[in-house]
Amino acid sequence: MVDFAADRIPQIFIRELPKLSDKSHSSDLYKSVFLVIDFQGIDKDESLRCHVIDKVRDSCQKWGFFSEKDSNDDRKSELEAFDDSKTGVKGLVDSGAAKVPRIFIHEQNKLEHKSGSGNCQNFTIPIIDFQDIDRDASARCEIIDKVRKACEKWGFFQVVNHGIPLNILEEIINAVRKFHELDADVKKEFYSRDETRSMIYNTNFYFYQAPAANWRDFLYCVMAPRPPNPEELPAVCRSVMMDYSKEVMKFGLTVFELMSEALGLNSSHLKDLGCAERLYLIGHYYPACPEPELTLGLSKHTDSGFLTVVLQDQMGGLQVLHEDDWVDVEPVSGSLILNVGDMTQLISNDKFKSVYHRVLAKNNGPRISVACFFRTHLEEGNDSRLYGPIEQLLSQISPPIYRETTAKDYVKYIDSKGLDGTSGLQHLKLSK
Ligand SMILES: O=C(O)CCC(=O)C(=O)O
Repeated sequence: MVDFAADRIPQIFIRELPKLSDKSHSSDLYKSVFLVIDFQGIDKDESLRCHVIDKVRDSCQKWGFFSEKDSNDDRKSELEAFDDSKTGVKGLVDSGAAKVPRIFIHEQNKLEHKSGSGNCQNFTIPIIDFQDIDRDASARCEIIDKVRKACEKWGFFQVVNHGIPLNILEEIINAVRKFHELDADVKKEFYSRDETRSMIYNTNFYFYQAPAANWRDFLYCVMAPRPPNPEELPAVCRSVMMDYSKEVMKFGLTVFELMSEALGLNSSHLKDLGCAERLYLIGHYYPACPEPELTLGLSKHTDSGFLTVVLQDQMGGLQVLHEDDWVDVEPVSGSLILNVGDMTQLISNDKFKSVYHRVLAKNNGPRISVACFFRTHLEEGNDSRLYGPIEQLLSQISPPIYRETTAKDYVKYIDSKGLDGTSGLQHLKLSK
């Protein structure tokens, strides 16, 4: 009929319309029929819940339907408003926030233990003394043995007497603190989400994808293989960032040698695979939090690279998932925390473990930590080197568990997945 260009509605389609004089069908009332009910907060506020229940009852009795307000739009605008402020979590705290805004609330957090509650409370992650590493062959063998056990069982260990001067450790922690405590307008200059930049200040990676934001800010910088032009770095931390990274690169080579030997390989094996070539540094700042039980400093994740070296101050808060329980990584003055990354788990064919860890939010703070990642960066050129389980570690009883990948493809995959609490290695498993 339409194709025949009908210009009138035939009689058989005409329904008797309510008369305009009939008040109950006035256009105003039609608007109120489509009741939109906002469910936001019904789990938290009993009186709000009762109010919403009243509205649902009314709608069901009168109309038989209602629609729920889409809170995603609100969430998106809250994320944008926070991001646009460019002042991070510290900015919120400085403005006197007495409550954790909704975008930071980790629903899952309420269900999980905040600290080791079971058998693991008595555990501490291994502490290994590197003092005698060059003394003689037997002292070195002992250290290698401890490294092997720690990487197999924990994926984490702390090192004392690592050779990095203690004053540099103190200076880098202070420098990261100073940066985050700069005037907000000065810091804004560095605020960016463009991870191809060699240095950025921000608050959360995967900010718009993650189910909840983390209670921390960070300073991120690619330090190797191409160190930044010092002028690109904030003046308050410029020189010590360069010095500290050089020390960590040197220390990393030693650790990769020990790890190679711990796997029964030639000491230069991991270095020859390029594991020690690339480094980026993150200076974390975890401000004190008014409602720490509602959020996290950093959500549960594994690290995607080969190895991470973390320096923490004395506040504590880092936890490692061990035998299904969260174990605190107690601060040990002058020590460095090391953890195996996914790429090492992959090439070691699961001999070494990349384990979940997270950082709690705390009432007191700030907490400062500096994490150095031996990992490929997204912006780097085409390194087509493929990483798969190392041949010497394979046998009939230990067949390859993972398929090969380039380090860059793996990082890309992790970035597309975000910090969703799952390990990216699942994606590379040969039989899932
Ligand atoms: O702040 C910390 O102690 C740990 C940081 C961390 O896990 C990370 O940067 O991946």
